[in-house]
Amino acid sequence: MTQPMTLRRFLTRRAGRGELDPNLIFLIEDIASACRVIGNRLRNAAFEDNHGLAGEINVQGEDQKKLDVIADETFARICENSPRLAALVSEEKEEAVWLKEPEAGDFLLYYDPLDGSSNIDVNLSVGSIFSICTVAAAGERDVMKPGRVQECAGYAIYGPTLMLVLTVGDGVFGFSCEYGTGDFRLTHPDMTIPAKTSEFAINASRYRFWDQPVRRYVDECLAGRAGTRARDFNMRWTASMVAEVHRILTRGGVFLYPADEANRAEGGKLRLLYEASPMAMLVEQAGGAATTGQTRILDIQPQSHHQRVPVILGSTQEVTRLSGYHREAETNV
Ligand code: P6P
Repeated sequence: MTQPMTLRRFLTRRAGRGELDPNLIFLIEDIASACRVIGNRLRNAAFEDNHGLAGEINVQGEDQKKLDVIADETFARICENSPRLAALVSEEKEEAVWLKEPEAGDFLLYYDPLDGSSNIDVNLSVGSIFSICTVAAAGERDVMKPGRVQECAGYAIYGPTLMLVLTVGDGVFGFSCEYGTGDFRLTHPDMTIPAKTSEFAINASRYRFWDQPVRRYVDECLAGRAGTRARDFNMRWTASMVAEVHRILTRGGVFLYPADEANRAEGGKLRLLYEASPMAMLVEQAGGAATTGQTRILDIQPQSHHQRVPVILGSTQEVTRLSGYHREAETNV
């Protein structure tokens, strides 16, 4: 009888083939445990009086939800003793938390403990996003790593099913948490984004702030075959980047959170280190593309922990089309 492909077996096989640092197995398993606990706390939130606000403002200037705090504390509590983990970089904390004197090959864990938390009280999907990089040299207290050097990137999506989706650089794999055993079992091997799509995701209420290339792109999608496109498009917006990216990894699509008149001064809405970079690695590993509209996200050299960037990601045909409109606009200045 063939054994189920659990997350542990998936990682151990790669380590056995010398394709993965065995210490990374411990850390990824700890992340999976943290996500399992967060999933349970989300499910029981109503019984534990954990809906609503924590009464604090976080480093992003946002009202913290009680579950934002619980998720952040859960990640730290479960992962901080992982062998070779040198630092935690959390969306909820101003600075990196150094756990040990960094040595070459130690891990840096970046995470958004609960993404899309405005969805919690209305029982819609939320997620946790994580990224793992390594310390390049002993004593190097530097967490400003460009996305292209990530060892691992992934997310948990707390939807009808709790899933863990991750890449360690050889494709994207989805593991579903089996109710009862709590095992994460491989159910979505080799997730791939089709180059072509008829689905786009953007917060259309920001239309008045968009630059001309974004307006042109969205107007053409809305016009569909009545305009310049060969097919009609559908729009989705779930206010949870994890849910959008999961849909795109599952059936294709394009997600846009562009720079606009209202967010340009801050650099955009989404954070580079623990949202854009891990999602960009996942999307590229699944055959998609991820840019700011001008620059490949994985090539951006971070300047600060909570740096924000514009994000256009998903099916290559659509990301390329919009990038072309941005280039046209730049040459027509
Ligand atoms: P808006 C959630 O707050 C988030 O960071 C992403 O998960 C999501 O895609 C986006 O912001 C939603 O933004 O403008 O719709 O609230």
